[in-house]
Amino acid sequence: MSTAAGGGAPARARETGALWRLAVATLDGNWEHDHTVPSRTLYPHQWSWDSAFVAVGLAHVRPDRAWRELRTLFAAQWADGRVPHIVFNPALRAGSYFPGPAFWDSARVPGAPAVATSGIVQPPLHALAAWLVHRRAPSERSRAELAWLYPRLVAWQRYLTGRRDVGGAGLACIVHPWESGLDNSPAWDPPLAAVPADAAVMRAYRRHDTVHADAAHRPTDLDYARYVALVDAYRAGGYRDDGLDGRHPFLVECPLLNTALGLAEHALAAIARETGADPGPHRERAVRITAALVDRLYDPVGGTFHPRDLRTGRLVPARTALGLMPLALPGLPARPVAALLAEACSTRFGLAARMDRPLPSHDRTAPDFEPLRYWRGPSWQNLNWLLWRGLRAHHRFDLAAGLRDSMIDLVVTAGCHEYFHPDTGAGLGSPAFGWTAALLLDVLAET
Ligand code: 2M8
Repeated sequence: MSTAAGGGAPARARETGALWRLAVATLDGNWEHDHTVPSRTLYPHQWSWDSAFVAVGLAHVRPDRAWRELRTLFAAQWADGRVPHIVFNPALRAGSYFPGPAFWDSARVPGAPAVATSGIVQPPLHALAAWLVHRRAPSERSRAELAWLYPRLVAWQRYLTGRRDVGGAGLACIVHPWESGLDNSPAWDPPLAAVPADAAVMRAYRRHDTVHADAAHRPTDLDYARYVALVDAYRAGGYRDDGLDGRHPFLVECPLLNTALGLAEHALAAIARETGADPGPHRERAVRITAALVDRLYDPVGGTFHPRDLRTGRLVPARTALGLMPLALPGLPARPVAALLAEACSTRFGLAARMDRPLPSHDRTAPDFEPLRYWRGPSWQNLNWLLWRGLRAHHRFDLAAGLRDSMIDLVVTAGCHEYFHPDTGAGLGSPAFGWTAALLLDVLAET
């Protein structure tokens, strides 16, 4: 592992140049006429939060594509403001991904776009991405793109803070673990266990993920049966959100999705300023969302954030990397900031100015920590990146530098993999993965 090691400035510059080229080649290889696929094999369509991360990276090398990426996604926005978590590429054969367009059946829903999409969402990181793309490469074009996106981003926020505020306290809830982006996190085990399902249901379907990835690294068939049952339930109600409380079996307030919601209001304030709109209401909403997060999802005794299961009213006890994400909010009060820094630097996550192992996605000391199974232990660059930004926002440049070195080392060791072994740094999941490449560019560009 080399970035912190010797070799002098020329060796480091050579290494940085090679990494930069690898990341650009990965993004170029995953570019598909108007969007970037997360992976050519495992995820061959457009994913919502992947596109936000990818745009942040493209801003450094292909800003035109960054705007195209966001435009393509928002062209598939539903009339109610939701941005679907998958936009399907109609050119691909049926069966190239499960669950595909026929399963989601968006075409039958009033207000869905002409292109086939899923009916659920992912964390709203797009306003932040749009703002970062503009800041990196400001131009007449970027101002026009911000102006086009602004009302769409506002509608997206309104969807989440309106229809999805099932708990009534100013936070958005998720109706499926896939909406968190951390699909298989141990954080979802208790609420998911309450969803009635039978693994045998999966005999009727052909899973695509286990063809391209090791089944031992992926969710089990019982997990998938529950994922399918949740989509069945949501689709049966026409993907409507009214009355969810009484009828939907999975309703959880997620710390990461709501952190993204707050970050989006900060970014919208900046975009509003740039485009001649009023930033004030966005600033106020950012403050309100941050306060609601602390009020609803922070455990002052344990010193970290947890999802709240709206069906039981209780916080989910697992200490996962989700709990660290509110650090990304610049307005987080001093006590939770101090607690999250302690949590991140504890043996559970091992953050340090010089890290000996990458940041895991779940508490290393927990009995259900799994170093190989996705989102249950491995290290992910998008979580690292959000935490890296949070450390900088709270002036912990020493820790931010350590995390950045660790992010770079992962790619030096293993390439642009989807995720990484939390002890050895070995590459796991799909190779040539979009956001790994994109976020590498972003951290390489910042010193
Ligand atoms: C993974 O999720 C998809 C379902 O959306 C899957 O497992 O098939 C997650 O890692 C998610 O966060 C990510 O956006 C997606 C595409 O990279 O893959």
